[in-house]
Amino acid sequence: MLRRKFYYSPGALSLASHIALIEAGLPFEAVRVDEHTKAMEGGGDYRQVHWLGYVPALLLDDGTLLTESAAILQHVAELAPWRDLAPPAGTVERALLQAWLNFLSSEVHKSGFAFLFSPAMPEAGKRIFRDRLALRLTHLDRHLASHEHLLASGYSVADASCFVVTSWANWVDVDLMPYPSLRAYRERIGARPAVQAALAAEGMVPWPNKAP
Ligand SMILES: N[C@@H](CCC(=O)N[C@@H](CS)C(=O)NCC(=O)O)C(=O)O
Repeated sequence: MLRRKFYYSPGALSLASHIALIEAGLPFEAVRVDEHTKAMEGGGDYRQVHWLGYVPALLLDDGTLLTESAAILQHVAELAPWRDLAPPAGTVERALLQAWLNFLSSEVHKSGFAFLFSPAMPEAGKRIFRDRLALRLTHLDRHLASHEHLLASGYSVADASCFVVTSWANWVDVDLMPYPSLRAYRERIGARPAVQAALAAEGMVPWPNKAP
């Protein structure tokens, strides 16, 4: 039987899956990938594992390579249903989980933070993404003003994802001061033992003061 292998880069989106794997209490081997060179710790080029070269990816026991954060997070939650990391499939609450994961991936990550990291993106272009991001962070802040977690049912893998993507604000000079409920929520999620353990495992302590 293959051993479950988890591919990550410190502080990247993969940190959410890392948190989920620890919350789930599942055994796995973590393989660090250099986000820029694609070199894997222990040797080899990550593009031989996932040709698109991005993280996270999870090699399952049956040899399937599962990619895309939203899919990995939900699968990990389902491998340990007793940990309540995702509402049961087929429920409205589960659809809401998928809505949050999609929002975080497509609205906050890919059409928000991602371009702010790009040295090739001109400042005028970055301003467009900063404005878009401000709206989306306002949406999160308003929701969290009356909710302890993204889902009314409690902590879920969406919170791990939200914690990670909003952490990038610190690295690309996005001010979170206008979002007090989001900041208080980030403190709550960041204090979870699994979050602290994943950060330590990725060498990201102190967090989020250190860019990778
Ligand atoms: N659609 C992917 C995106 C993952 C992604 O963009 N990962 C970034 C780190 S935050 C990465 O590895 N970037 C390096 C690259 O694209 O070469 C997902 O949701 O998992």
